Amino acid sequence: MENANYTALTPETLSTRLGALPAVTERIGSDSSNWQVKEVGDGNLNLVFIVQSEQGSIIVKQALPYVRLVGDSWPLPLYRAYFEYHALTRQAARDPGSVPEVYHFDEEQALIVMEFLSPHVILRNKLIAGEKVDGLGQFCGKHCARMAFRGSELSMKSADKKADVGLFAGNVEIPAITEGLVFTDPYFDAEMNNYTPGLEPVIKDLRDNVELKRMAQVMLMKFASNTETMVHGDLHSGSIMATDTEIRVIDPEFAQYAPMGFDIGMLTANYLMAYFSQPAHRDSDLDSYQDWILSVITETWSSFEAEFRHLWNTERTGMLFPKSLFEDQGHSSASACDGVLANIWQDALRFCGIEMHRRCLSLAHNADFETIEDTTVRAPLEARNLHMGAELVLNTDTLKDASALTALARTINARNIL
Ligand code: SR1
Ligand code: MG
Repeated sequence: MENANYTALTPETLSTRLGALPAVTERIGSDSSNWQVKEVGDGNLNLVFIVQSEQGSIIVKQALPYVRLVGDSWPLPLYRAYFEYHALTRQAARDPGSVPEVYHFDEEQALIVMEFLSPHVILRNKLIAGEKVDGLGQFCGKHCARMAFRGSELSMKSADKKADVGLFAGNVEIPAITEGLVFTDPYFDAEMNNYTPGLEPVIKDLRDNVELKRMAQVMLMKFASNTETMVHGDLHSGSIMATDTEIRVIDPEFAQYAPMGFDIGMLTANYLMAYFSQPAHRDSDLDSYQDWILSVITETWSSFEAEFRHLWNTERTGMLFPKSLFEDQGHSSASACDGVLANIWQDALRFCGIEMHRRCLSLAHNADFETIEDTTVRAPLEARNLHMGAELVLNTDTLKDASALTALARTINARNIL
């Protein structure tokens, strides 16, 4: 990939630079003097522009050659836009309607022109504001199951899947962010770490726990070497946009082939962080809103399992668990499916616990906690979150299903740790 002529867009230059693109003019017209351009990127990495005219609106997302959150002292390859583009096309094929439509991709300029989702807002903001989204659990569970199943050799031809693993293996520096920030940095005094004052004793306990650190590295080994399916790679509540009834997944630039439990584990972690942070965000409807978040977790998992079983029975055309070994010989493959789901559940719980740790201990925290300005309020809530994370990594075997998971969350939510 060659980016010799790359130049970052600005609101002032965007109309001149993209004004002749049919993919753009078809949607917002060719009179760029009527366009309104706003840079709205609030993530950690990229430029994001909303471009609007009377005729319509589009999003232009462009990678920067460095980590926006940190600055140009941390260079980051522009090629992540290439992987985001390829991930978006696969997501659209594997779960139609779940992601924004791509209108145009420019590899050299590392930019994607895509559908502007409106009136959707970032799910994390809705969770902080105490807003509900109908069907959230059903959508997310089904989406994760479709992505897990249809990107694996349960479904894909082996040659196609292996070619895809090869393609995404070129995405090196982006997974490296996850490998460091998620799996390793929380468990030692890494340079870019930060944490809320008051958490010191809890952090010391985590770092003194050799079994916890061993398990985090076991999960890193799985993440880095197990290519079961194409994962989004960064599926948190900031990577989901929603109205009160409609949901889409965005931002798959961290896509890679990885364990099937990774995305649903990360997502569950972000629901749990929304749950544990709620006491600082509301009073009167606290219990009912926390109950709703836990119900979303339960529905996400039941919908995941139902969809996965459905695809197992109707789309199992890959080399794994072939019908020739089961149904064609008059044998049920239901217990084999149960076993695959049990492995996904266990992996997901451990990925979940580790993600709950990193968002309070390393770089790039969650707004769920970060928006709690009073650190004497924030620290005890984060302490519950850190304890829950450790339980999920260490006592995975005791948690048989989502109701055990949500019961544990309720127990820890009632603990006074600091
Ligand atoms: C340096 S990037 C930090 C985080 O931002 C992204 O959204 C990912 O979550 C990454 O871990
Ligand atoms: Mg992102």
